[in-house]
Amino acid sequence: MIPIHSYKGRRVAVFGLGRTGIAAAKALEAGGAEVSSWDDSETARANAEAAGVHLDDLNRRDWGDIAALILSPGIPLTHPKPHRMVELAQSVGAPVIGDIELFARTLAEMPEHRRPKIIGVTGTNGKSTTSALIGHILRETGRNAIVAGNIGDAILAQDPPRPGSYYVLELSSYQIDLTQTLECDVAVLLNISPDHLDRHGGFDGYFAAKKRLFDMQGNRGIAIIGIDDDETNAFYSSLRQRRREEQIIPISAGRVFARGVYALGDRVYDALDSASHPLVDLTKAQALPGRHNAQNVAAALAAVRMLGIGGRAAADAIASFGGLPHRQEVVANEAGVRFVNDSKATNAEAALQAINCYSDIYWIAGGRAKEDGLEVLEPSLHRIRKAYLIGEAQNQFATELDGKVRWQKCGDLANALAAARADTAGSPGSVVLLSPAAASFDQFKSFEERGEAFARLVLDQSATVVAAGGAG
Ligand code: UMA
Repeated sequence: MIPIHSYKGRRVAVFGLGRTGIAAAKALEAGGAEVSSWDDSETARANAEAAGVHLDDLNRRDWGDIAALILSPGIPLTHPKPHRMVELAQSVGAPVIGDIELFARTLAEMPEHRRPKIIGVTGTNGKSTTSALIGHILRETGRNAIVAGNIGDAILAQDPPRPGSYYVLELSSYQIDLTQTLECDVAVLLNISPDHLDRHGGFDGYFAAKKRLFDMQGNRGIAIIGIDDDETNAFYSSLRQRRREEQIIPISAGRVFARGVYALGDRVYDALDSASHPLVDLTKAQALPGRHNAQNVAAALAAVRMLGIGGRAAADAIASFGGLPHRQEVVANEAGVRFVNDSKATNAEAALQAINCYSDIYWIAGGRAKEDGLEVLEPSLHRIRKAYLIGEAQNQFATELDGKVRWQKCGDLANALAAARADTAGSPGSVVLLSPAAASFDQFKSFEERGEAFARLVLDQSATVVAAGGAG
């Protein structure tokens, strides 16, 4: 845990008692603050209490002595409308901040030579893979690296900063919205496409949150910008007008430039010094298939090179990266039919990246639909033999796919998998792909729970099939 001393002797409200809130309440208490914690959900409150958090109903108490509200990222700050707690905090002039901001203030209080290096990674897709890959390269080359933020456990649940250590923070737009003073040594923007629009009042609000990661750097630190989207490319140009040339590194999967890191074919080229040379052979990085991963590799390589790691050592570490659970994770291979868990694909853009890696796809999709729908998938729908639709989105997805791809409404994951399994039996080379293009919250607690359910069902049903085969 990272104790937070900045509110010592003062009272702080913590609202939202999931991973973020529980860690924040404990870290503040360890640093000497009086902490009042609450959550709308009774179950969450009970879990938090069992974890040692002191509850205090923030709906009923007087807010006069509250110095700040620590809000969890999943709770609306501005859109669709501010949560009641945000309004209560604002009514007494208490700042509303997140756990990353508490961490940033702790860093600012440290003498400069003891401060760890901070790498912040944002973008719409690929953040988790890129963050984990940077962490992996740092560790493989002998450094102490912690990967946290939107990936895994909350930042304040991690080990306290040590001199010489590295924190790789995957940052969602929600988390950046609640952060004001994080100065990243290296900040990465991978890409942008519409996501979470309801929470940001539209695309501009969403992109503005991402850009703030770079504003917070002031004119220090390195900015690594993926320039494969028009919007991020325009942002790159605008940064070049404000910052020194050597502080801004472009990365791309497909475009070549004189200075930066880019992927072309199966190779990733390091053009950070005077000459450009191929450094990473992507065919050796088996856990990183597809063009989107080429972009992630380019970003990770640029980040670690700017932290002083040699190109060869970085390339070796990339080849040994094992990948992340729930991202194109092959759960089983039954007589040549692969079952792939890509539950992390909570929007169409993310699902597209997985779909582009295979042909003969039996696609399980649906859940709670995002605003942008399935339009971006159109050029790749020919790869899909049939879609098995689940959750709240099944009617909407069926309407969108109608006449383009065969579809079947299955209701839930178990039915979808059973139907896909029946259709792929005896068709080696086909892929049953869970890549939902929708959030999980209608039927699961999280994308992780959805992915685990898929993996369990695949293995259970495969045991049933084998047993039935044995009996007959
Ligand atoms: N809650 C209320 N009232 C509300 C809404 C929520 O009381 O109106 C309570 C819920 O009852 C729950 C708590 O708030 O107890 C949940 O807070 P949260 O949604 O912020 O979840 P955490 O468990 O704190 O997880 C968050 C991130 N979740 C979100 O941003 C939605 C996790 O990212 C992150 O790993 C974790 O902090 C640790 O830093 C997950 C995620 O889905 C992976 N992120 C989104 C994404 O990647 O698309 C942004």
